[in-house]
Amino acid sequence: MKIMHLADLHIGKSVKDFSMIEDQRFILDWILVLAEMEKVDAVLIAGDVYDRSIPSEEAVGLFDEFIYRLTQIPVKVLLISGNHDSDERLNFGSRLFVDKEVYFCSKYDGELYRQTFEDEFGPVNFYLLPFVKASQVRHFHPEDEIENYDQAVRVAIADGDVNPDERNVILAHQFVAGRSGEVMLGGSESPAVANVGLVERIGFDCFDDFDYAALGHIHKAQSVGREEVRYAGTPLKYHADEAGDNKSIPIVTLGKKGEVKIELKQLKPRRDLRCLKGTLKQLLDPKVVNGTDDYIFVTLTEEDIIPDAMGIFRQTYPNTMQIRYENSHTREIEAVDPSQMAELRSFPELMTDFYQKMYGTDMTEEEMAIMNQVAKKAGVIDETN
Ligand SMILES: [Mn+2]
Repeated sequence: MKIMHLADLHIGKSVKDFSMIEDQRFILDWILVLAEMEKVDAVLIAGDVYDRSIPSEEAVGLFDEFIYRLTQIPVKVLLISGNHDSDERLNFGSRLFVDKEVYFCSKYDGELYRQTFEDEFGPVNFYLLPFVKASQVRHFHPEDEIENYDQAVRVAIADGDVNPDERNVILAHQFVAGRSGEVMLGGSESPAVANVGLVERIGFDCFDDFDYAALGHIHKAQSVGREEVRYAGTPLKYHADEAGDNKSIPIVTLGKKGEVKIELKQLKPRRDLRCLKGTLKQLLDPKVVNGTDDYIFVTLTEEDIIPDAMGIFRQTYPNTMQIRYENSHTREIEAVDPSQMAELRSFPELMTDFYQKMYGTDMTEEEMAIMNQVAKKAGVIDETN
């Protein structure tokens, strides 16, 4: 059985105010061609279908078209929700889709969703575990000790009675840590992912009973712990830090039990995303200008701000996304000791900033009151404050 592993499509995403929808349409077309050429039996989508829980009309339209065309090839589709998706909205119509061999599991209901297909070597069990928080699993399994995500995922999997003698594949959308404990982030994950705490990390050995674990959540393609526990990564570069990445799609062939072959198919985007660094004159020298349609992040090394540098750049590179400077002034700012900056600011100011950075919204008064209480107890701020 041959399967294609996709994840973190983030349909409807914008990068620096540039809508990615046409780039996404292009890459999904490419993926459809690849699925047909490779004669895959199933396409797995490991969460973060959409970029937000209420996706735009054009995002929903594009995904609807993609799923429809997959069924026309025809291939089976298996899908879970990610942390960016609304589990309830993504669940719409899922029971009806089963007739077309489209299997959505976007809501964890206390049981591990399983769908079994047969090939010449026997059954292949696909387990679909949507993005879950520890509290969600605890809700359905109050008898088990669940204090972190690792325990939650282990309980959810144990509940599925996975037969290790058969061939098993799981789709999951979690922060999975490898042997050394670290995975490499792409850059376009939300800041909350970049700062994920120990509570949210799960060990790759959670997936020991699976011949392949199709993961979503981390945007840089990589295996974790072993070859067959793998993040597909985003199909497109969504961040300047991903400029050097090679975006690819794993095509996994399951032979008889124990035989797993993984091939990475490189993706070619409609427009590349690149970083340029140098002076305006160097970067816009006709001898070096190329790929003018690409998305460009510019770092200028001039000492002085150039008026309307964006306008100048966009005459050559119309899709310039950002211009920043790196010179003696910026280095001076970087040299400032952040601990000194913190000393000049009050605890509520620091907390408000931190919260805004992590979650993109303001703290409520209630949350602030809790933080104040905790900080007082911890002796970070004065009892009399
Ligand atoms: Mn994602």
